[in-house]
Amino acid sequence: MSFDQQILEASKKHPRPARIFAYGTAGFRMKADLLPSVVFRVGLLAAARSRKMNGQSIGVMITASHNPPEDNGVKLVDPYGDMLEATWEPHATAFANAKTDEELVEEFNKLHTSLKINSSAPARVIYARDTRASGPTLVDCLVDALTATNTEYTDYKLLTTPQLHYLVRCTNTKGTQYEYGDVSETGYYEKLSTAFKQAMKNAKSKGTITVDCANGVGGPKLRELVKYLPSQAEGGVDIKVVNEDVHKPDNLNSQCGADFVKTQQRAPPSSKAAPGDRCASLDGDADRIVYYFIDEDSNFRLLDGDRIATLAAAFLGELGEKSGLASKLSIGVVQTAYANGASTKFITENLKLPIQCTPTGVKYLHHAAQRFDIGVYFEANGHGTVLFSPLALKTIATHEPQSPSQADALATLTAATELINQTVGDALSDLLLVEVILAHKAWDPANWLSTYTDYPNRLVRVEVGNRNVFKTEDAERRLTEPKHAQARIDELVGKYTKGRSFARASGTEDAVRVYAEAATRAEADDLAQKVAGIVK
Ligand code: 16G
Ligand code: ZN
Repeated sequence: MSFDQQILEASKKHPRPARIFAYGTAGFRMKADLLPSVVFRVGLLAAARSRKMNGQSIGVMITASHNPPEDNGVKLVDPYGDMLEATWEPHATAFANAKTDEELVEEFNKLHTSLKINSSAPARVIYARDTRASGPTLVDCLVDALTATNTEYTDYKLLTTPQLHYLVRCTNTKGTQYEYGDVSETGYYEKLSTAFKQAMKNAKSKGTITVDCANGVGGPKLRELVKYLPSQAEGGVDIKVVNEDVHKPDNLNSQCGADFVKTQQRAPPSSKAAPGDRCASLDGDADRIVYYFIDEDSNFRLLDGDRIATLAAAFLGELGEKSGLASKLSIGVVQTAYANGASTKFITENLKLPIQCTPTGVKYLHHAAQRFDIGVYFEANGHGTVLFSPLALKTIATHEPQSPSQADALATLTAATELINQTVGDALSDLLLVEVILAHKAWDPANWLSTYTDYPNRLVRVEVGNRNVFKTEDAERRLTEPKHAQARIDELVGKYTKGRSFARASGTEDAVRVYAEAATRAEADDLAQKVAGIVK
């Protein structure tokens, strides 16, 4: 069957702006007015991908995460709820860059021929969007592509990115032995709340957690989730939702949210938190979370993705021991070069767990985490989750506890496997996980922070003529090009106590990022500036 005519007609409605597009670490992301043709073409690719995958549903998420309100973006979700397989990214780029409607049809057909895709096979897509004003228009572009390719589709309207990932996995595993949950937004809340209640059985939460939702889709979704959760008095947790105004689009990610807190190293100016109050911030599509509090000396103290990783790895390790499973389950942690050296040292020396370092970008961390029985991965910016291998799940499910305390630990571990989103980093799921762990340990955020002391560090953004000349190796920790740059960085780093520094081209902005650590704040700043001088 040929869709040539239908695609040609529909494509005419979505002319391509003169610009080069690239499917990057977070799909396509840019000013929303440049996106109609891109979203239309991504819709064509989603249809092809679904046909290639025997009619399994592919997810399309329209969001620009922590970017400003005028931006938007689009990314694809593969049948099992993970990100689009990397070998398909160039196809997305090729579709987006086809110069004319005719060329686009040609690309579409070329892909079907080269990958032997049967265009008469069924195609299914499910999609959702965040709260941006441009969302509905972009959804129309997507629907035009799905209609032109005779694709069945379901519109889930407003969702967090991880909720869509959840739904993709549920849709495609329904009725199989790998069933993941009920195929509905309610099913998501029910799955999380049931697991949360189970995980809280032997623990007691203290105080209130205040959650800044970046004025994004996380706000209404967290409010909904809270309806399913017991309060602290009922054995659950008290959650206070702030920055949840999704009606004034300009407020999105403005002076609040996980990215603001992490990059500015301060609480949102609107925060009314008193010293010691437990706070968290989500990003605009609720796939990142960071914690923080103000200490007794009024200093802002951040508990970022590295801290969540160490907390989760330590807790799961303890549960493994207490339930008698330690020898049967290997736990590993996956980080990027941005992870603070003190967290790496703590994981290796105190937790005695293996670490793998990967390049920046969720897809790399996710794949690396799949190699462990229990793989904990978090980027310092707060995106992450814990993956349990099929074997780990089976081992946990079939384990016979030898004592009541083993049984308790096993029940909590089992609940954790249900509570943690297995498809992608999920701020709502991670929030509940951290709350469960803090409750079990009877810790406040200061106790959590005291497990180790971060090395002073500094991140700088360097504007360069052409960032594409920067090539790296060793999980982005070393530059191979430009020539001699790494040797100069090494020489500099050697002059600082506990010095560490690397430079890499950003995947999302036209710039190079330089990260530096050293024994003191002043030395870290100095080292970062000097390395920036080398790459400039
Ligand atoms: C993207 C990545 C994020 C990464 C960031 C780095 C995904 C879904 N998102 O947002 O993981 O931390 O890029 O940005 O992979 P940079 O390349 O500009 O430093
Ligand atoms: Zn995000």
